Amino acid sequence: MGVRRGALIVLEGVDRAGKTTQCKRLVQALRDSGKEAEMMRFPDRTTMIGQLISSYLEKKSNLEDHTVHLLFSANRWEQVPLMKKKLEQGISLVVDRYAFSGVAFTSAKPVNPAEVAGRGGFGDERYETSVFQRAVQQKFEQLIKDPSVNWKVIDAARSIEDVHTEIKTLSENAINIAENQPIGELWK
Ligand code: ADP
Ligand code: FDM
Repeated sequence: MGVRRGALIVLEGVDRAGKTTQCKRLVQALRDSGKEAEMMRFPDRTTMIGQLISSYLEKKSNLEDHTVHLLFSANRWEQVPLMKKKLEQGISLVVDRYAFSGVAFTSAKPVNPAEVAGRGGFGDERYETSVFQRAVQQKFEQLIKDPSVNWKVIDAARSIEDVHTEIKTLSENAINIAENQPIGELWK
């Protein structure tokens, strides 16, 4: 019998929803139960493309909107061969943001750019304003209506432990289902 492939588990949501906290907890819990799991995050700021993105997010450089969108996309594609290899080896990938952030953040940009500009009090990076995050939230709500993607909506306004318990159960189910399915591609 061949190696059973891993699952691609993506946590999406607005800034500070708890994605990073939950990704770490999930990887640990999966490993504790004897499953192979690794965490990844996007943007991956360690690559050359990732450094261009990081500089843009830190407002150290400006990039035209389409250009930065394609850099985020390229930053995912450059990891795809490695991701496929790991999935084929039976390693489940727990990913902190993926292509859904790409769609949600870029498409949220035409929403009230004047209102968003200059609002502080959230974080220092580009996009870290409550008005912009609300627009992103609305875009995520549209994206989850796509039945071709196996979305699960998690109420993140509970304790870290409660959220973790739900994500762990859903992930274990997803891993069991993925084992018997070929590796597909998103939005194809
Ligand atoms: P994200 O990766 O979505 O931006 P983080 O995991 O970095 O979010 O969490 C942002 C902050 O909120 C951190 O200080 C984290 O400890 C805290 N946090 C995460 N989940 C919860 C939760 N369920 N309840 C209260 N605080 C949380
Ligand atoms: N982001 C992230 C995008 O705009 N497009 C993308 O494709 C991805 C993956 O970059 F504001 C945004 C989302 C967020 C920022 O911040 C990255 P974190 O704190 O590293 O997640």
